[in-house]
Amino acid sequence: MERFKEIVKKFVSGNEIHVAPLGAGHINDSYKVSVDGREFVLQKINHAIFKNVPELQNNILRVTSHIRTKLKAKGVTDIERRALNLVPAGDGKYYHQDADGNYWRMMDFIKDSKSFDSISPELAEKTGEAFGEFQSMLADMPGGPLYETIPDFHNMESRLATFRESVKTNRAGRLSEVQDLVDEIEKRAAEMCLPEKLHREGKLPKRTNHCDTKVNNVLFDLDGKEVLCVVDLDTVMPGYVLSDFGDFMRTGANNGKEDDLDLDNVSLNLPVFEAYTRGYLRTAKGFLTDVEIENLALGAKLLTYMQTVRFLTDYLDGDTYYKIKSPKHNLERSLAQFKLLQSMEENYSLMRKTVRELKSKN
Ligand code: GN1
Ligand code: MG
Repeated sequence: MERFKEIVKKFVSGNEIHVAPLGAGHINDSYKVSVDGREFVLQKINHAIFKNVPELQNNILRVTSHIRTKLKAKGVTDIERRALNLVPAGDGKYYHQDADGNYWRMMDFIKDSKSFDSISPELAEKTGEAFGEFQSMLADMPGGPLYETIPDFHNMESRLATFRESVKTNRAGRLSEVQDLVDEIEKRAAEMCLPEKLHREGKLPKRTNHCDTKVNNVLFDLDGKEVLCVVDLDTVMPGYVLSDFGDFMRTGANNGKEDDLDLDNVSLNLPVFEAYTRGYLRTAKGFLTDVEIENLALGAKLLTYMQTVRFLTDYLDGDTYYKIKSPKHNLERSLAQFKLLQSMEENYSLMRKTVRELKSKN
């Protein structure tokens, strides 16, 4: 803990410093810190994944400043609970690099807030509104597109190219074990690259996306009724709105777990799908094009497919990207995502119909 206290002091000075682990992300390490009673979140940034930390932090600064400006213009009073606030280090930078080369950042802890790890239709609707509102607030952010913190993050063509490389290299010798799943992935490749094609044809725009739209990335007030703000802004970058929509469905509209061992648990939760769509369209419909709305349901399949591919790629590579809890964890995750994809395929016409109906109702 002494080590952490030294890091904290690069950002704020104080006498009484406490540090405790916080949350369970797959990528960064987070800690809750209190300095003489004032609370913060300290994070060690995974810079093997986020390779350009100054640009990463600059994105977050731009996004949070713009959101604050918007909230002020709307007359919102408790802005410190409605937007993340990065704390600068003593040298004015919004990160600190320690002697071992690790990058750290600090932000204010949002008081009297909570996040949810499980879902209900009611919660999904509020979360949909929150992510729609988030995209809508960022639609007119000045200064041009954000830096791509992870290049081609949600680009299916490039994810498939990486996957095919991993299949070819077969670095961990695991290919024969997963050949069936590899074949299933290849069968769907063309359909899943459609958004990239639409973009090239000028039919599908890139906007500022969150790119990690899990329910637990939305903070609520303590009684869970009102959304306070959207957090985890590392991957906010240009992308298609169907990606953000789809990543919520992948994570939230699943009756099972992301890594469920019992595949019978895994299926699309239709009431959650419908509720999120209703909330999302309420706040986002005003700026979305018809092509974007028509492709939302495809986004749900696409992000689930993409995650199947990403987990399997990591399994083939010998588990170099995601933190794993057991030797086959990445394979188990990939199989569970694939099961969810199959359930979405079975329900696809219903999903499309739901989007269409809610679009005209809203
Ligand atoms: C990672 O760490 P977490 O849960 O916020 C990943 C997402 C994946 C997710 C899979 C930067 O997010 O893209 O969808 O795991 N983030 C990065 O659960 O790769
Ligand atoms: Mg994240």
